Amino acid sequence: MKKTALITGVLGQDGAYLADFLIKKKYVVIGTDKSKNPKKMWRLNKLKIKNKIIFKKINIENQREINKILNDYKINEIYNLAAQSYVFGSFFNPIQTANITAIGTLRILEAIRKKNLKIKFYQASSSEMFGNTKTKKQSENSNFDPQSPYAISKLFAHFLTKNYRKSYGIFAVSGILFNHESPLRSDEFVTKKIINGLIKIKNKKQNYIELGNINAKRDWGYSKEYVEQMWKMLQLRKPNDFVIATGKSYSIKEFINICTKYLKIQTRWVGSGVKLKLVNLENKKVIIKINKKFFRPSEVNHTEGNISKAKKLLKWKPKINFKKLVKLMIDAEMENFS
Ligand code: GDR
Repeated sequence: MKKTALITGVLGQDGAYLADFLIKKKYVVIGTDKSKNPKKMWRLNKLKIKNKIIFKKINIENQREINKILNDYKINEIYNLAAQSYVFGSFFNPIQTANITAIGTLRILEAIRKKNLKIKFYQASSSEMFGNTKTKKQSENSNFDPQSPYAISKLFAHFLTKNYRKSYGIFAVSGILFNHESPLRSDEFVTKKIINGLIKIKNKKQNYIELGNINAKRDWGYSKEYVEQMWKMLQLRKPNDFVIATGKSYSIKEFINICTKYLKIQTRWVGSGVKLKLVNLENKKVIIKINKKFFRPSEVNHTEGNISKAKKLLKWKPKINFKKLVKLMIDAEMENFS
Protein backbone atom coordinates (compact mmCIF):
# COMPACT_ATOMS: atom_id res chain seq x y z
CA MET A 1 0.00 0.00 0.00
CA LYS A 2 1.34 3.38 -1.00
CA LYS A 3 1.51 6.02 1.71
CA THR A 4 -0.30 9.31 1.20
CA ALA A 5 1.31 12.59 2.21
CA LEU A 6 -0.33 15.99 2.35
CA ILE A 7 1.96 18.99 1.86
CA THR A 8 0.51 22.40 2.64
CA GLY A 9 2.29 25.19 0.78
CA VAL A 10 3.39 22.86 -2.02
CA LEU A 11 4.01 25.78 -4.39
CA GLY A 12 6.81 27.17 -2.24
CA GLN A 13 10.50 26.28 -2.39
CA ASP A 14 10.42 23.55 0.26
CA GLY A 15 7.00 22.27 -0.79
CA ALA A 16 8.19 21.63 -4.33
CA TYR A 17 11.41 19.89 -3.28
CA LEU A 18 9.58 17.80 -0.68
CA ALA A 19 6.90 16.76 -3.19
CA ASP A 20 9.64 15.68 -5.61
CA PHE A 21 11.39 13.71 -2.86
CA LEU A 22 8.21 11.95 -1.70
CA ILE A 23 7.17 11.08 -5.27
CA LYS A 24 10.55 9.36 -5.64
CA LYS A 25 9.77 7.50 -2.41
CA LYS A 26 6.56 6.29 -4.08
CA TYR A 27 4.15 8.33 -1.99
CA VAL A 28 0.84 9.58 -3.26
CA VAL A 29 1.37 13.33 -2.82
CA ILE A 30 -1.46 15.76 -2.26
CA GLY A 31 -0.23 19.32 -2.42
CA THR A 32 -2.17 22.39 -1.36
CA ASP A 33 -1.84 26.10 -1.79
CA LYS A 34 -4.23 28.98 -1.32
CA SER A 35 -3.78 29.96 -4.96
CA LYS A 36 -4.03 27.94 -8.13
CA ASN A 37 -2.57 30.68 -10.27
CA PRO A 38 -0.62 28.86 -13.04
CA LYS A 39 2.22 31.39 -12.62
CA LYS A 40 2.77 30.12 -9.08
CA MET A 41 3.28 26.58 -10.40
CA TRP A 42 6.71 27.42 -11.85
CA ARG A 43 8.59 25.36 -9.28
CA LEU A 44 6.49 22.24 -9.94
CA ASN A 45 7.05 22.77 -13.66
CA LYS A 46 10.76 23.18 -13.17
CA LEU A 47 10.96 19.89 -11.25
CA LYS A 48 8.59 18.28 -13.79
CA ILE A 49 6.19 17.07 -11.12
CA LYS A 50 3.12 19.17 -11.77
CA ASN A 51 1.19 16.21 -13.14
CA LYS A 52 2.52 13.82 -10.54
CA ILE A 53 0.79 15.37 -7.56
CA ILE A 54 -2.85 15.86 -6.65
CA PHE A 55 -3.16 19.64 -6.36
CA LYS A 56 -5.92 21.14 -4.18
CA LYS A 57 -6.64 24.80 -3.64
CA ILE A 58 -6.94 25.11 0.13
CA ASN A 59 -6.64 28.10 2.38
CA ILE A 60 -5.46 27.16 5.86
CA GLU A 61 -7.35 30.18 7.12
CA ASN A 62 -10.47 28.08 6.51
CA GLN A 63 -11.23 25.21 8.91
CA ARG A 64 -13.87 23.62 6.66
CA GLU A 65 -11.49 23.31 3.73
CA ILE A 66 -8.93 21.56 5.94
CA ASN A 67 -11.50 19.19 7.44
CA LYS A 68 -12.75 18.31 3.98
CA ILE A 69 -9.40 17.19 2.66
CA LEU A 70 -8.87 14.99 5.71
CA ASN A 71 -12.29 13.44 5.08
CA ASP A 72 -11.74 13.00 1.34
CA TYR A 73 -8.38 11.20 1.54
CA LYS A 74 -6.78 8.67 3.86
CA ILE A 75 -3.69 10.64 4.79
CA ASN A 76 -0.69 9.15 6.59
CA GLU A 77 1.60 12.17 6.91
CA ILE A 78 1.00 15.92 6.88
CA TYR A 79 3.83 18.37 6.24
CA ASN A 80 2.71 21.85 7.24
CA LEU A 81 4.84 24.17 5.13
CA ALA A 82 2.15 26.76 4.40
CA ALA A 83 2.97 30.10 6.00
CA GLN A 84 3.34 33.78 5.42
CA SER A 85 7.08 33.16 5.35
CA TYR A 86 8.51 36.60 4.66
CA VAL A 87 9.84 37.99 7.94
CA PHE A 88 9.96 41.63 6.80
CA GLY A 89 6.44 41.36 5.37
CA SER A 90 5.10 40.16 8.71
CA PHE A 91 5.65 43.62 10.20
CA PHE A 92 3.22 45.02 7.63
CA ASN A 93 0.71 42.13 7.79
CA PRO A 94 0.91 40.91 11.38
CA ILE A 95 -2.71 39.80 11.66
CA GLN A 96 -2.72 37.85 8.43
CA THR A 97 0.67 36.37 9.37
CA ALA A 98 -0.72 35.14 12.69
CA ASN A 99 -3.88 33.85 11.07
CA ILE A 100 -1.96 31.77 8.54
CA THR A 101 1.27 30.88 10.30
CA ALA A 102 0.00 30.45 13.87
CA ILE A 103 -3.74 29.72 13.75
CA GLY A 104 -3.39 27.83 10.44
CA THR A 105 -1.30 25.26 12.30
CA LEU A 106 -3.89 25.07 15.06
CA ARG A 107 -6.62 24.42 12.48
CA ILE A 108 -4.66 21.51 11.00
CA LEU A 109 -3.89 20.00 14.40
CA GLU A 110 -7.54 20.33 15.36
CA ALA A 111 -8.57 18.56 12.16
CA ILE A 112 -6.15 15.72 12.96
CA ARG A 113 -7.38 15.51 16.55
CA LYS A 114 -10.97 15.18 15.41
CA LYS A 115 -10.38 12.92 12.41
CA ASN A 116 -7.56 10.50 13.12
CA LEU A 117 -4.90 10.68 15.83
CA LYS A 118 -2.69 8.34 13.79
CA ILE A 119 -1.89 10.95 11.13
CA LYS A 120 1.73 12.02 11.55
CA PHE A 121 2.39 15.76 11.53
CA TYR A 122 5.47 17.78 10.61
CA GLN A 123 5.59 21.45 11.56
CA ALA A 124 7.96 23.80 9.76
CA SER A 125 9.46 25.68 12.69
CA SER A 126 12.10 28.32 12.14
CA SER A 127 15.41 29.59 13.53
CA GLU A 128 13.72 33.00 13.61
CA MET A 129 12.06 31.79 16.83
CA PHE A 130 15.44 32.06 18.60
CA GLY A 131 15.68 35.68 17.53
CA ASN A 132 18.35 37.42 19.58
CA THR A 133 18.75 34.68 22.16
CA LYS A 134 21.98 34.82 24.15
CA THR A 135 23.61 31.53 23.08
CA LYS A 136 26.12 31.71 20.21
CA LYS A 137 24.84 28.46 18.72
CA GLN A 138 21.17 27.61 19.00
CA SER A 139 19.98 24.10 19.84
CA GLU A 140 16.59 22.54 20.56
CA ASN A 141 17.08 23.63 24.20
CA SER A 142 18.02 27.27 23.65
CA ASN A 143 15.76 30.03 24.86
CA PHE A 144 13.54 31.84 22.39
CA ASP A 145 13.60 35.60 21.88
CA PRO A 146 11.53 36.16 18.71
CA GLN A 147 11.85 39.54 16.96
CA SER A 148 8.94 39.67 14.49
CA PRO A 149 5.24 38.85 14.15
CA TYR A 150 6.41 36.01 11.88
CA ALA A 151 8.73 34.53 14.52
CA ILE A 152 6.11 34.88 17.25
CA SER A 153 3.53 33.12 15.06
CA LYS A 154 6.00 30.30 14.37
CA LEU A 155 6.66 30.01 18.10
CA PHE A 156 2.95 29.64 18.80
CA ALA A 157 2.78 26.84 16.21
CA HIS A 158 5.93 25.24 17.64
CA PHE A 159 4.58 25.04 21.17
CA LEU A 160 1.20 23.92 19.90
CA THR A 161 2.84 21.02 18.06
CA LYS A 162 4.54 19.94 21.32
CA ASN A 163 1.26 20.38 23.17
CA TYR A 164 -0.78 18.20 20.77
CA ARG A 165 1.95 15.56 20.91
CA LYS A 166 1.83 15.52 24.70
CA SER A 167 -1.91 15.95 25.19
CA TYR A 168 -3.26 13.65 22.48
CA GLY A 169 -0.33 11.36 21.64
CA ILE A 170 -0.18 12.60 18.04
CA PHE A 171 3.12 11.85 16.26
CA ALA A 172 3.76 15.58 15.84
CA VAL A 173 7.26 16.98 15.33
CA SER A 174 8.90 20.32 14.67
CA GLY A 175 11.91 20.79 12.44
CA ILE A 176 13.59 24.03 13.46
CA LEU A 177 15.11 24.88 10.11
CA PHE A 178 17.69 27.61 9.74
CA ASN A 179 17.80 29.64 6.48
CA HIS A 180 17.78 27.33 3.50
CA GLU A 181 18.12 28.53 -0.04
CA SER A 182 18.15 27.15 -3.58
CA PRO A 183 17.49 28.14 -7.17
CA LEU A 184 13.79 27.81 -6.26
CA ARG A 185 13.99 30.66 -3.71
CA SER A 186 11.78 33.65 -4.51
CA ASP A 187 13.31 37.01 -5.27
CA GLU A 188 12.30 38.81 -2.08
CA PHE A 189 14.74 36.79 0.05
CA VAL A 190 18.18 38.32 0.35
CA THR A 191 20.29 35.57 -1.29
CA LYS A 192 18.18 35.45 -4.43
CA LYS A 193 17.81 39.24 -4.55
CA ILE A 194 21.61 39.63 -4.51
CA ILE A 195 22.34 36.89 -7.06
CA ASN A 196 19.58 37.99 -9.38
CA GLY A 197 20.69 41.64 -9.11
CA LEU A 198 24.40 40.96 -9.66
CA ILE A 199 23.73 38.87 -12.76
CA LYS A 200 21.51 41.62 -14.18
CA ILE A 201 24.18 44.23 -13.37
CA LYS A 202 26.84 42.11 -15.07
CA ASN A 203 24.60 41.94 -18.14
CA LYS A 204 23.80 45.67 -18.04
CA LYS A 205 20.11 45.12 -17.27
CA GLN A 206 20.22 46.79 -13.84
CA ASN A 207 22.39 49.53 -12.35
CA TYR A 208 22.55 48.71 -8.65
CA ILE A 209 21.02 46.72 -5.79
CA GLU A 210 19.64 48.34 -2.63
CA LEU A 211 19.84 46.35 0.59
CA GLY A 212 19.12 46.76 4.29
CA ASN A 213 21.30 45.44 7.12
CA ILE A 214 24.15 43.50 5.52
CA ASN A 215 25.92 42.85 8.82
CA ALA A 216 23.29 40.33 9.96
CA LYS A 217 24.64 36.78 10.03
CA ARG A 218 22.79 33.68 8.97
CA ASP A 219 23.39 29.93 8.98
CA TRP A 220 22.60 29.10 5.34
CA GLY A 221 22.00 25.63 3.92
CA TYR A 222 20.51 23.96 0.88
CA SER A 223 16.74 23.51 0.83
CA LYS A 224 16.79 20.29 -1.17
CA GLU A 225 18.82 18.56 1.57
CA TYR A 226 16.73 20.05 4.36
CA VAL A 227 13.40 18.68 3.14
CA GLU A 228 14.76 15.14 3.35
CA GLN A 229 15.24 15.67 7.07
CA MET A 230 11.54 16.51 7.40
CA TRP A 231 10.69 13.07 6.07
CA LYS A 232 13.31 11.38 8.26
CA MET A 233 11.81 13.00 11.36
CA LEU A 234 8.46 11.38 10.61
CA GLN A 235 10.08 7.94 10.18
CA LEU A 236 11.64 7.87 13.66
CA ARG A 237 10.29 5.51 16.28
CA LYS A 238 9.41 8.37 18.62
CA PRO A 239 8.41 11.95 17.80
CA ASN A 240 11.13 14.48 18.51
CA ASP A 241 12.07 18.07 17.55
CA PHE A 242 15.27 18.89 15.67
CA VAL A 243 17.42 21.83 14.66
CA ILE A 244 18.48 21.52 11.01
CA ALA A 245 21.33 23.83 10.04
CA THR A 246 24.93 23.70 8.84
CA GLY A 247 26.52 24.94 12.07
CA LYS A 248 28.32 27.80 10.26
CA SER A 249 27.30 31.43 10.02
CA TYR A 250 28.14 34.20 7.52
CA SER A 251 27.11 37.83 7.13
CA ILE A 252 25.18 39.11 4.10
CA LYS A 253 28.33 41.11 3.29
CA GLU A 254 30.36 37.88 3.17
CA PHE A 255 27.67 36.36 0.95
CA ILE A 256 28.03 39.30 -1.46
CA ASN A 257 31.83 38.99 -1.50
CA ILE A 258 31.68 35.31 -2.43
CA CYS A 259 29.13 36.07 -5.16
CA THR A 260 31.19 38.85 -6.76
CA LYS A 261 34.30 36.69 -6.65
CA TYR A 262 32.54 33.80 -8.36
CA LEU A 263 31.06 36.17 -10.95
CA LYS A 264 34.53 37.68 -11.48
CA ILE A 265 33.39 41.24 -10.72
CA GLN A 266 36.31 43.22 -9.21
CA THR A 267 34.90 45.29 -6.36
CA ARG A 268 35.75 47.38 -3.32
CA TRP A 269 33.65 48.44 -0.31
CA VAL A 270 33.80 52.14 0.46
CA GLY A 271 32.24 54.24 3.25
CA SER A 272 30.50 52.92 6.34
CA GLY A 273 27.08 52.60 7.99
CA VAL A 274 24.24 53.60 5.67
CA LYS A 275 26.86 55.23 3.40
CA LEU A 276 28.53 51.89 2.74
CA LYS A 277 28.73 51.11 -0.99
CA LEU A 278 30.15 48.44 -3.21
CA VAL A 279 31.99 49.83 -6.21
CA ASN A 280 32.70 47.94 -9.44
CA LEU A 281 36.39 48.65 -10.02
CA GLU A 282 36.14 48.13 -13.78
CA ASN A 283 33.87 51.13 -14.39
CA LYS A 284 33.83 52.81 -10.93
CA LYS A 285 30.04 52.42 -10.74
CA VAL A 286 28.28 51.78 -7.43
CA ILE A 287 26.57 48.38 -7.64
CA ILE A 288 25.33 47.95 -4.05
CA LYS A 289 23.87 50.68 -1.84
CA ILE A 290 22.28 50.62 1.59
CA ASN A 291 18.71 51.86 1.86
CA LYS A 292 17.15 52.34 5.28
CA LYS A 293 13.77 51.28 3.95
CA PHE A 294 14.99 47.66 3.94
CA PHE A 295 15.95 47.72 7.63
CA ARG A 296 13.58 45.72 9.81
CA PRO A 297 11.94 47.41 12.79
CA SER A 298 13.56 44.70 14.89
CA GLU A 299 16.38 42.53 13.50
CA VAL A 300 17.79 39.08 14.26
CA ASN A 301 21.52 39.65 14.31
CA HIS A 302 23.04 36.19 14.26
CA THR A 303 21.80 32.65 13.72
CA GLU A 304 24.03 29.60 13.96
CA GLY A 305 22.66 26.14 14.59
CA ASN A 306 23.94 23.49 16.99
CA ILE A 307 23.24 20.34 15.00
CA SER A 308 24.49 17.67 17.47
CA LYS A 309 21.07 16.12 18.02
CA ALA A 310 20.22 15.83 14.30
CA LYS A 311 23.71 14.45 13.59
CA LYS A 312 23.19 11.75 16.18
CA LEU A 313 19.57 10.73 15.65
CA LEU A 314 18.92 11.62 11.99
CA LYS A 315 22.51 11.07 10.78
CA TRP A 316 22.26 14.61 9.40
CA LYS A 317 25.36 15.82 7.62
CA PRO A 318 25.06 18.84 5.32
CA LYS A 319 26.75 18.14 1.98
CA ILE A 320 26.34 21.56 0.39
CA ASN A 321 28.43 24.16 2.23
CA PHE A 322 28.12 27.93 1.91
CA LYS A 323 30.43 28.30 -1.10
CA LYS A 324 28.85 25.40 -2.97
CA LEU A 325 25.42 26.86 -2.29
CA VAL A 326 26.43 30.22 -3.75
CA LYS A 327 27.85 28.50 -6.83
CA LEU A 328 24.85 26.33 -7.50
CA MET A 329 22.47 29.26 -7.09
CA ILE A 330 24.53 31.48 -9.39
CA ASP A 331 24.90 28.74 -12.02
CA ALA A 332 21.15 28.15 -12.05
CA GLU A 333 20.36 31.86 -12.24
CA MET A 334 22.80 32.36 -15.12
CA GLU A 335 21.11 29.55 -16.98
CA ASN A 336 17.70 31.19 -16.38
CA PHE A 337 19.08 34.50 -17.53
CA SER A 338 20.50 33.21 -20.78
P1 GDR B 1 15.19 35.64 6.92
O1 GDR B 1 15.57 35.71 5.34
O2 GDR B 1 14.46 36.84 7.34
O3 GDR B 1 16.44 35.28 7.65
O4 GDR B 1 14.14 34.43 6.96
P2 GDR B 1 15.82 36.96 4.39
O5 GDR B 1 16.57 36.41 3.24
O6 GDR B 1 14.58 37.72 4.11
O7 GDR B 1 16.77 37.91 5.27
C1 GDR B 1 18.05 37.52 5.71
C2 GDR B 1 18.79 38.70 6.30
O8 GDR B 1 19.14 39.62 5.26
C3 GDR B 1 18.90 40.94 5.71
N1 GDR B 1 18.68 41.83 4.57
C4 GDR B 1 17.70 41.73 3.66
N2 GDR B 1 16.72 40.82 3.52
C5 GDR B 1 15.87 40.93 2.47
N3 GDR B 1 14.91 40.01 2.32
N4 GDR B 1 15.97 41.96 1.57
C6 GDR B 1 16.95 42.92 1.67
O9 GDR B 1 17.05 43.82 0.84
C7 GDR B 1 17.86 42.79 2.76
N5 GDR B 1 18.95 43.50 3.16
C8 GDR B 1 19.42 42.92 4.24
C9 GDR B 1 17.66 40.81 6.59
O10 GDR B 1 17.50 41.95 7.40
C10 GDR B 1 18.01 39.51 7.33
O11 GDR B 1 18.84 39.79 8.42
C11 GDR B 1 14.25 33.27 6.16
C12 GDR B 1 12.83 32.94 5.68
O12 GDR B 1 12.90 31.89 4.75
C13 GDR B 1 11.95 32.52 6.84
O13 GDR B 1 10.70 32.10 6.36
C14 GDR B 1 12.63 31.36 7.57
O14 GDR B 1 11.87 30.96 8.68
C15 GDR B 1 14.02 31.79 8.02
O15 GDR B 1 14.79 32.19 6.90
C16 GDR B 1 14.77 30.64 8.71
